[in-house]
Amino acid sequence: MSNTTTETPPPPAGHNLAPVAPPTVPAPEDRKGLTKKEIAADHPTWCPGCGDFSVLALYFKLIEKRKIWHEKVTTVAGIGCSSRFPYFVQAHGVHYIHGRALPFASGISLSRPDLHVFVFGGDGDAFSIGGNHFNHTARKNIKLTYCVMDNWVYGLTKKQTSPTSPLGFKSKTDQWGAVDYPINPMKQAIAAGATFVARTTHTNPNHVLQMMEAAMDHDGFSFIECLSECVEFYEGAFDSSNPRKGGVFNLVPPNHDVTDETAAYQLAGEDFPGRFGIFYKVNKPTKNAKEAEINQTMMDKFKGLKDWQILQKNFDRMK
Ligand SMILES: Cc1ncc(C[n+]2csc(CCOP(=O)(O)OP(=O)(O)O)c2C)c(N)n1
Ligand code: SF4
Ligand SMILES: [Mg+2]
Repeated sequence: MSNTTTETPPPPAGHNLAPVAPPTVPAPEDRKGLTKKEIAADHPTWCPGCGDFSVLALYFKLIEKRKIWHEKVTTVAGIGCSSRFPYFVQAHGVHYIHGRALPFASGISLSRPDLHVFVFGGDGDAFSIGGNHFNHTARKNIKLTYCVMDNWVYGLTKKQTSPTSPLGFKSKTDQWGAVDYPINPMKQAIAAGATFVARTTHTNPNHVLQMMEAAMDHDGFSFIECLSECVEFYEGAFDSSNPRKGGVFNLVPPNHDVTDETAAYQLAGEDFPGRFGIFYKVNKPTKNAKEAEINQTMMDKFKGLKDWQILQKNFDRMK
């Protein structure tokens, strides 16, 4: 074992106690990845058979495989069945305001460059109440991963039409069938400026894990649309994408150029079940990098000054 901490502190003055050796902390390369048992919290309250279980299981796998330690796991969500996600992860996480997971996560990402922030949520949380935040987080290219568990319905509130519900879908808000044209999350992500845009489905675990890993490795805003069936209010919605239900799971063609925005947009326009994989991926400076540069320049400029002196300088400039 390399680089272990074994230094023993001196006993407190005036006490005659034998020194107690502090626990040894293994070096990062010697630490074992957290197991599901160590990272799984409360029993998930989702309905039996809900697609969200599989996304959670693969997040645990990712944490284990990529050796993300407890103190580095950062899971943020809004409101909805899917957004209950952080409750089920025994580590740092936030179940935040409906539609506002992304601004909260952006703050964490910008202030803690040592973490990779994962945001989970549903189609309603992402594209209805949180629609504006989705666009702005994408265009700012903030380094985080946003995995939308798209079930084409509001599950938590028991079957209302969502922005991704197809035309004709009968729900409590559209008893005669949905009449509003659904949004296309992939097209929206590309158009908004997301620098990583991928699509997967809960029925293909290996693929979900692959997309999560690729998203985590991307230096920028990474968006994953993960189809996740709501067995209670939209059973069978994604059968045509599931070979076990007679459907087809078609990958992005191997010759697809992920840096070609127009080609990505065309893939996103294919009829359901469409393609699965990375549609778009480009490297652009992140807001994180740009802000860090400004901070460094300012710190160099004001080096040696006390806080009140920096404030005074600002006030003087405003005179
Ligand atoms: C400000 C506000 N408006 C509305 C609601 C009610 N509400 C809770 S979850 C939800 C929609 C959730 O749908 P989705 O994001 O698709 O998640 P799912 O439950 O399908 O996973 C709504 C409308 C709320 N909690 N707060
Ligand atoms: S209502 Fe639907 S989305 Fe919510 S837990 Fe049940 S199956 Fe999953
Ligand atoms: Mg939903």
